[in-house]
Amino acid sequence: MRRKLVIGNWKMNGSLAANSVLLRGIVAGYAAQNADCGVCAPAPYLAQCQSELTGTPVAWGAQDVSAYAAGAYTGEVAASMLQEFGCRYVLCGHSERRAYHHETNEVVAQKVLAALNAGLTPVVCVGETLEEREAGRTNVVVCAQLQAVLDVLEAAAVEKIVLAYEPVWAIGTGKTATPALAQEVHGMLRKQVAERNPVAAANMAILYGGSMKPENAKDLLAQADIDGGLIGGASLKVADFLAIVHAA
Ligand code: 3PY
Repeated sequence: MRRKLVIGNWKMNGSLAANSVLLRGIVAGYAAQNADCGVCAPAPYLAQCQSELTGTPVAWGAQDVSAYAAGAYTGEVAASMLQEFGCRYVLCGHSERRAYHHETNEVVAQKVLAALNAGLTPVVCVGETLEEREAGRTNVVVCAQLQAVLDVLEAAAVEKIVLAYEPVWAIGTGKTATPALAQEVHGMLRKQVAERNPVAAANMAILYGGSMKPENAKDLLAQADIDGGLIGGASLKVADFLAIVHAA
């Protein structure tokens, strides 16, 4: 039985004061038996996460990483730097990075490699736009996004990644994929991973993201191939985030 995992993606939100209330609230209220949890904070707040969360059951991570190890890449943050701040996770290829920062499947794959080289767990995000779904291209799009990552990894390294299926049309829109629809894509992704490494596929956490909230978390998390959530807006409120973690 795979253990559930719920990760908050704060996006570009927060302040030292607000984060402190949020992190302390999560730590104080976390009582999950079946789920691990973590938060992915903006880079400047990783030191705060490290100081508030070290020694607690709540992990932390970043929302992006450079594909490069070091050098003249102004504004970029290297995986080794995230590792120094105690990060366990790093999101790779979130749809907002793909859309607004033009990250291609190949760039995302290089970021995944950089994360793994620094001992981080990449949370590889895939998902289709509304246009792609309506054109019947969901499977082609998400499989290509995943395949680009599988192609650069040794088979054994596939065991070290987490996947997140986030339909772009469900992000920040309040629309959520139905549990059946999400399950269909999750099942397909797991089969694709199994073709490369069956053990990795059986053990891999595949998270659902896209307007997951307390009201819909239980039904989504009850699906056979949905192993947790990548939570946007609801991760900024202690009660909502914990309700999702505890529904897992
Ligand atoms: C959302 O649910 O809005 C997300 O993008 C989570 O990453």
